[in-house]
Formats: sequence, C-alpha cells, structure tokens
Amino acid sequence: MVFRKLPGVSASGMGLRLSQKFVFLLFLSGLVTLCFGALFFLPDSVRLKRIFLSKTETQPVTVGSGSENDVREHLKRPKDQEHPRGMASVKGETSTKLKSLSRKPSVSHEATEERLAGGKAQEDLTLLRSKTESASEKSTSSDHGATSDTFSYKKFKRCLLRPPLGTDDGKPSDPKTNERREKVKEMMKFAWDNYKRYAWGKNELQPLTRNGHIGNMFGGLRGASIIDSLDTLYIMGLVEEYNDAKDWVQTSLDLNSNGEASLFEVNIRYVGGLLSAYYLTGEELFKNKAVELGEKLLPAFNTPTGIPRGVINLGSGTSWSWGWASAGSSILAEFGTLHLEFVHLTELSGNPIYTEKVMNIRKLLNKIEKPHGLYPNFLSPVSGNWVQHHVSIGGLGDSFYEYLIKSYLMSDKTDDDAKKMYYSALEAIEANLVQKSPGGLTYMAEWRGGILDHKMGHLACFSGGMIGIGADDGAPEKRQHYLDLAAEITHTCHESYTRSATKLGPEAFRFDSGAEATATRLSDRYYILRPEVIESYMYMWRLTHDPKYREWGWEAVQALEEHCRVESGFSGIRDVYTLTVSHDNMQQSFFLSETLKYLYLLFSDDDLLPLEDWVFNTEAHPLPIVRKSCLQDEATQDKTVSE
Ligand code: DMJ
Repeated sequence: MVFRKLPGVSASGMGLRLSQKFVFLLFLSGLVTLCFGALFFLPDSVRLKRIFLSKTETQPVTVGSGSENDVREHLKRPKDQEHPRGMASVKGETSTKLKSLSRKPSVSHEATEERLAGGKAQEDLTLLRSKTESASEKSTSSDHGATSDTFSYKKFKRCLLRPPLGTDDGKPSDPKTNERREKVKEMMKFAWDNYKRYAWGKNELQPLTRNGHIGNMFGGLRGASIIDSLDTLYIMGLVEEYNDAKDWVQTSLDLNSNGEASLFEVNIRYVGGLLSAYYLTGEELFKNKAVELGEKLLPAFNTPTGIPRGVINLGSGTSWSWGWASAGSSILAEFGTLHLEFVHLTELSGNPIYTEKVMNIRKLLNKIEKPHGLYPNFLSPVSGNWVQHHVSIGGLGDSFYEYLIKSYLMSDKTDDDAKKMYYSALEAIEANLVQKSPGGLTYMAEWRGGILDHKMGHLACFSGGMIGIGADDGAPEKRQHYLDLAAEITHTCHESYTRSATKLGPEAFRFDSGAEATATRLSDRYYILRPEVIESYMYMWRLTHDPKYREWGWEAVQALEEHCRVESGFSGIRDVYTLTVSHDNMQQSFFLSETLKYLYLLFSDDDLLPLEDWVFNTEAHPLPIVRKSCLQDEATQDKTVSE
C-alpha cells in the first residue's frame, strides 16, 4: 500500500511506524462502528439514540384526540411524507390495491369485477401510510384491559321486552310463507356446507374453482364467512352448523394477526358478528373475542382530530388512509359506521374508551359546517375539514346515516344528538338529493359540489329501510311522509330488479339519457349477492305488512336460485341484463350474513328478533337496545336480593 507523503510531515511522525499507524486506525474505525451499531440496541427513550436516529424513525403521537401536540407534530412533517401517493411500498411493506367507489369500498373482488367489466378507470389504489406511531398505540391498547365482569348477561336478558327468537322461532302460521322460509334456510345450508367443504377457515368461498379466498380486507384475520354466519345459523336453528362455527372460533380464530385491515370491515363483520353471537347465545367466548379485537382497533383513532384512518395494521397498530381517498382523507361511511359496535364494546367491557372514541367523532361532525346541511364523503383526520364536496347516500356515505338513526334507536331513544343529526341530514337529503324521474320513480341522486349525478347505487337501496324505521320518530306532521318516501325508494329499487333480464339489480342504475332505473354502463351491470334491496323489503314488511314486500322477496329468491346458484355454492354475476350469465366465482360473506338473513326474517313472524329490542348493524348483525334504566334497576334489585 502506498501513502502519499504530506509536505513537512514525516511518515514516522509521533514516533509510530506506518504499519503501527495502520493497525491503530483500523482499531479506531472498528470501535466507532461498534458504538454506532450499539445505538440500535438501546431503548427508545435514550436521548443519544433520538439524536442520532431521529430522521429515520416515526414520531410518537400522543394518545387521545386532537391534542395540540398532535397537531404541531403533524405540521412539522414534510409534505412529501404526508401524502406519499402512489408509493409502492413504505419501509419495505407491500401496498394493497383496493377499489374506491362502493358502499363497501374495500372488497378487492369488486375491484377485479370492475376490471373485468372493463368500465371505470382504475384509480390510484395504493395505501397512504399515516404518521401514527405504533409504539405509543401499543401502549394505548394494552392500557385498556379486556372484559370486566360488570356486565351481567342475565340482567340483559331480563331487560329485553320479548324473547329474541319469538314464541316459536318466528315460524309463520301461513304454510306458503313457511315453505318460503324453509327454502331460504335450505339456501343458507347449501351456501354454508359448500363453504365448509371447500373453503373452511378462509374468508370466502370461490364456488366455481371450489377453493377459499382470503383477500386483503381483514388484516390477516380468517374465517370472515364463519363470523358473519354465526347469528344467521343460530336464528335459523342450524344447530350442528352453528356448533361447528363456534368450535372454529374457539380453536382457530387467531386475533394476533399482523396485516393491514380495513377498520370498517373488521368492525362491521368481525366485531359486529361476535357481539351478536354473544348477545344471542350468552357464550363468553364471543364477548371476549369481540373486546380483544376491539382493543386492536383503538390505535386507528390516534390522529390529531380523533377521526380514525381507514386502514390499520392489527399487529403494530400503525394506521393509514386509503391511497385513493383524496388528500389522505377518511371516509364518512367508514368512520361514521363504528358507533353501534363501540357502544356495545363499552357495555361489555366496562371500559368507556370505546364510547369516548365514537362520541368524539360525533361531536366533530355535529360542530363542523355542512354545505347545505349535507355531509360530504371525505374528511381530513388531521384538520377535521371536509376534503371534497361529494355527497352520496350510496357508496362512501351510506351507513353513516344508517348509524345515526340506529344509534338513537339503540340508545332506547335517549341519544338526542343522534336524533337531531339524523333528521336534519334527512331534510338536507330531501331538499338536495331526492329526485323524481320522468316516469315517476323516486330516487336518490348523488351530489358533487352542487351538481347532481342522476345515478343511484345498489348500496343506496338500504335507504328505503332506513327511512322507514326512522319514520315514527320524526316530527308528527312528517311521519306519514317519511313512510311514503321509504316505500317509494323501495319501489324504485324493486324496479331496478324487474327491469333486468335476470330479475336481479345492477350495481348502479341511472335516470338520465332516457334511462329509468337501469344501468347504462357496462361496468355497472354486475350483481355480487348484495343485500340492500332485500333489506328494505324486510323493514317495509315489518312496518306495513303489505304482502307485496314478501312477493318481491320471493322474486329475488327465485332469481338467486336461477342465476346465482352453481354446483358448489352461490356466485355473483357479471351482467344482470343477460340470461347467459357469467359468474364471478365469489360467495361474499355478506350473502350469508345479510342477504339470506333478511330473506329469512322477511318470511318469519315479527317476533323473531323484534325491532322493539334489536337494531341490525350494517352487516345485519343484531345488537340489542341498551336499556340503561332497566339495567340499573336490575342491578339494584340484584343487590337487594344478595343483601
Ligand atoms: C356489506 O358489507 C355492508 O352492508 C356494508 O355496509 C356495505 N356493503 C356490504 C353489502 O353490500
């Protein structure tokens, strides 16, 4: 090795020979590397570590909603870090591709469906990582503990007005109706048996290829069809099947997954499904699992406003906004569809945190200015402001409105804020969105900054039922009007079915360019076993007992049997307007949870899950009305007895 001699400095300066200097330098550089490496093994709290490594680590976010610290911390972050739109991966984690414009925006199958149908342009569906810090979130969730023993199942049962399953499991006295009900039960058994045979433990059955589908919606959680089916199997009296499902929950439902989940989907399907299973059966297992899972969702709320982000890693607690949601926003139908389940998590665990989280969302939404009284679909979880003025009762907005009226009903009609918010939202919807077609059909248009899009999604068809169940608590002079509006919307949705060749309705139908309740775009023609139209038939039947709703439900049963039943299960179809059907190879879990349950209820007596005692979450999982005063009285009585 040759060293260039520096002028005036001898190679043997300081009395060291060249080889000795070399060894010394080698030793020194080794020491420095060792010390630097050791920094990585120090605990996070050591200051030195923060000085040296701060640029590569995410910053902790204070637990709680909207603290000044959170806001300042957030504002410090560079813009490009804030919205890394289109990033393929962040810190080596793979991004997920997801569909955007649907009531349930996250089912990847639907994205595939759209690609196959070749219509809508694919959007940038990449996930946007939030800046929430997993370490602080972990400690948040571990602080909240699991279930407490403050909840008494016996007391709860005594506070119900009627037995959940009615006098005779809701069996109708009319033989024709009973036959129809039995048919629906057979469909459930067929869907379940095939799921069990070919896809057991996976999320959905792919009935054509006879295998299971896992997808990317549930953060590595499995068995979505099992959790979604528990209550349906139970109310239908499919005992053996229910027991298999329960055993699977006991032995195989692993909540320690580490994947990216949709907060909304996990909440409505898993938390909702487990809660219902508990309330119906009293099995502690379901309660414990529901609360354990609920805890894992809490870190998603650690944003400056407390408005949760849409995606959460169930293992680390890190959360993101959907990549396709404009400017890192959260979606109204997602953060607005947590209230029912979270209130019940508090009831069961005795931990107020769940209710606090959703009440904080409520407060913000109540306070914020609303364009024409409407709630746009996108809200920034950082600033708490609307990001775009797109309003829809279908995809992206829908179940927010549903949860307002159901929160009121579920609170035993004590939640006055929910009531006020619901009825003023409904007034704004009527004033701005409700339209009448030239052919006399009432429909809900979408609103884009004041411009109407004369399109109604299948998802928006739930609103017939929603307006129906809310009719009675509206202003006295409006009650009949609301019931009529609910009937008109349900009628329009039925028309969207009858105007197709298969008698099943398209994903979206239009009322422009000569169209009346029909899809004009190829990409809107599919039907993926969705429940919303049948859901409205069920509510309208309970509210009016007009036999037409049962007839319409039966038409749907026949169409499902004819076009969606395949050898090994039920499948969605790609085009409702052609009789040479093409199947999409997916038996959605909501088919078992919602579509078949609503059909079964439609052909049952009203005392099966009576509406005086139960509200259905947006995945059709029944949750009981919380009768605070009764529960308290019961508690006092219990105390007196034991004294
Ligand atoms: C279900 O998962 C729920 O009803 C959700 O609210 C929206 N869509 C699907 C069924 O269409």
